[in-house]
Amino acid sequence: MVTGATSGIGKATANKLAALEYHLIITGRRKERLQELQSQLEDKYNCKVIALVFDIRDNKQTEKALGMLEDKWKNIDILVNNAGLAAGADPIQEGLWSDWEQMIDTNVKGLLFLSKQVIPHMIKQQKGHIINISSIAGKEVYAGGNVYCASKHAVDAITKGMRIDLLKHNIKVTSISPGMVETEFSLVRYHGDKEKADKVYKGLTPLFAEDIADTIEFVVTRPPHVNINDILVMPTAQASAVYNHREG
Ligand code: NDP
Ligand code: 8X3
Repeated sequence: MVTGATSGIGKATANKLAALEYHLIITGRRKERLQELQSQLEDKYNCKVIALVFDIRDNKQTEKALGMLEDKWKNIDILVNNAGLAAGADPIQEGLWSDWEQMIDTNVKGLLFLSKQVIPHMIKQQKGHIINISSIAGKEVYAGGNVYCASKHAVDAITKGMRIDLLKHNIKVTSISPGMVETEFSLVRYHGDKEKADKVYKGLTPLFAEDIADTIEFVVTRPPHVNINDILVMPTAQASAVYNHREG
C-alpha cells in the first residue's frame, strides 16, 4: 500500500513497486489521477492495482475505504506512509491555524490512524514492513519550518516507537528522510504560488521522486533478517536543511 500516490514520491514509488510485480493498493484524494495510474500500472506491469480514494485526515473515510478491501488484500506486506505536506512557511507568530491543523492532521494523525488499521493484519501474519516518509525537516528545524518540522520530528519518533513495539512481531520499520525533492510539494506549500515554488529549486539540481523510489526499492529488497532503520537522502547540492549550493 502506497499512500499519496497521485503525485510525486508516492506515484514514483507505485511505479517502482509495480515494476517489481507487487500487487498494489494506491491511495489519495484525487480520484481521476488515481484511476489513471491504476490503469497505467495494470497495462504496463504484471500486477493488480486497487485505488482507494479517501482523505487521510478523516478517520471515518479511512476506516470505510480499508474496510471495503477483500480479506486477502487486508494482509498488506509493505505500507509506505507517504501522504503528507507542508502548508505555509511563515514564522510562528504569523502562521495560519488552518495550515497547522492540515499538517498535523495529515502528517501525524493520518499516518497514525492508517497504520493502526494495517498493523493488526501484519501482526496476524507475523511479518510486514512499514516505511514512513519523514524528511530532513524531521532531523533539523529551519526558519519558517516550525510546525512542518514538528510534524516530521513526530514521524521520526513514531517510527522509532513502532520499531520497538513491533519488534516481537517480526515487522520491519524504516524511516526515509529526503532533502529537497522536486514534486508538487512546494506548489502545495505555497498555496499554488508557482513563482515561489519554482524558486525553491532554482540554481541547483534537487532530488527527483524516482530517487526516493529507488531508495524504497533498496529497502524492500533486503533479505528477511536485514532492516534499514533510517536513511537520509539529500541532493548533492544540499548539505543540510539550510546550506545549499546554487549556481548563478
Ligand atoms: P506531492 O505534493 O507531490 O504529493 C503528496 C501526496 O500526498 C499526494 O499524492 C497527495 O494526494 C497526498 N496527500 C496530501 N494530503 C492528503 C490527504 N489529506 N489525504 C490523502 N492524501 C493526501 O509531494 P511529495 O511527493 O514531495 O510528498 C510526499 C511525502 O514526502 C510527504 O510526506 C512530504 O512531507 C515528504 N517529503 C517531501 C520532500 C520534498 O522536498 N518534496 C522532502 C522530504 C519529505 P491528494 O492530493 O490526491 O490527496
Ligand atoms: C521537505 C524538505 O526542507 O523543504 O520535507 O522542508 S524541506
